Amino acid sequence: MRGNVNDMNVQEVNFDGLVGPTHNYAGLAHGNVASMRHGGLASNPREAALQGLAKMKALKDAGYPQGVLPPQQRPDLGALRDLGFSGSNAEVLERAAREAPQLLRAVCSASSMWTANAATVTPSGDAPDARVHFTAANLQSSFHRFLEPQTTARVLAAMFRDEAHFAHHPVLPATPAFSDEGAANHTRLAATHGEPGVHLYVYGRQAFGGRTEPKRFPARQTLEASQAVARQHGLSDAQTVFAQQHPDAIDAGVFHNDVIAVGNGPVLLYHEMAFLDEQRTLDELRSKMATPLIPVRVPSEAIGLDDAVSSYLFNSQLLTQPDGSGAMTLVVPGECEENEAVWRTIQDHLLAGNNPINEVVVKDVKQSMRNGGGPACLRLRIVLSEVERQQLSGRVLLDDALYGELTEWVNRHYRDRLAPDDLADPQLAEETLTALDALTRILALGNVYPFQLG
Ligand code: SUG
Repeated sequence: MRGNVNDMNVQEVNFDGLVGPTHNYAGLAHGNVASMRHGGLASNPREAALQGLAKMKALKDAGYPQGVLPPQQRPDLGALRDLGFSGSNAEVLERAAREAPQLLRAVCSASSMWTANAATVTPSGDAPDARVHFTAANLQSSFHRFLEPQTTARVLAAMFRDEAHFAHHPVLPATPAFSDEGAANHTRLAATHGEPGVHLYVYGRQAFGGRTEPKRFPARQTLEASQAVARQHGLSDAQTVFAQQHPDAIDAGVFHNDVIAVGNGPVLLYHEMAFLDEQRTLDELRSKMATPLIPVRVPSEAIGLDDAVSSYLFNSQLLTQPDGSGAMTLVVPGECEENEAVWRTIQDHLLAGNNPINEVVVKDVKQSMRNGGGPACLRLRIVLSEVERQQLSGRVLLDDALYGELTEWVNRHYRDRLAPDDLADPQLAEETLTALDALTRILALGNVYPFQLG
């Protein structure tokens, strides 16, 4: 028996990452052109967090269930201590700033805001044991993101605590062969959220025996990692499709599949350069899906890879409208409106095309965009039945009261400017701990941070 099938109350909940108080531009992500371009600029953490909250609130008000995931403890002084820095916190920060500023920047990153990379999730309706399955991503491709999985797994286990409904798997071995970047390279296609789905996993390279790889920038996801996650979650061959990302796209700055494709329900919106073997990918999806696939293909002549990367059109959220009509809304970043070719394609090709997308909503998430994170990076999609939603621990589903408290919390605790030199300020570390302690009380999550666990 499969869990959710035909359960009308199955909904997709978008869990957005709250932007942490140390949000900054450090140029940490090789192959992510926005991060590389904006490294060294001053950031505005308060504005970043408020932009994220405004997106969540707008979607909640439009009838889409919305959740929040807390940020992580940064600066990660424990990571600096593991690397040999010792003394008081102030001494650790001061010495790291002097001797290894790149390490200090890495341990201050607020990168957990991009929760599309937090984990891969399989809804109970697709799992053999009818539970929701989670694997936190190892994020081993970069040091600053490798610091996330432990706390991510702890937070997910705290929120999805009930073992009768939720299953948590070990993070994959943090080694290049199992390089895993989570849901950013995973798309579930189905007639509706409550019906059985086919899982499309997109990988950038094959660790054992692969030949085709990008030349300029690293491929972050391996086939072996995707296969392991599908295996952990109990998915069968009939439920899975593995497709290689086009290496030329990675070399143009498409470091995750969600920078070049987005799927929802039976719709797959993608750029013609998304997959190495486009036809095979579509054919296999069609042969495994129980409902007709609706491919929405954007050709290079409409939008070149560079425009796709700078506008982040494909990093939009594609949402099934809550009215039951099956119509869909595309939530795009403001950068799409500023790019003429992209905006024209949205109007003439997407909205006017023969597909369920009939509305576009523009959201300003510029603070995150400068680090290469658009609307889709900022959320982890979790399909849940009504019973599963009731089993959620903590206060993590957004309503007006929670939105109000989180907004007030940001305004009270966040700085409105953070330049690279500010990261060594011991006061920033103190402020962050005070803020996170208050946040765990607002979200009623219990102790999830290293400083609370002692
Ligand atoms: O991993 N940027 C993130 C952006 C992640 C976007 N997520 C998805 N596409 N799902 C990354 O490249 C930059 C941090 C800095 O440079 O300060 C960064 O980590």
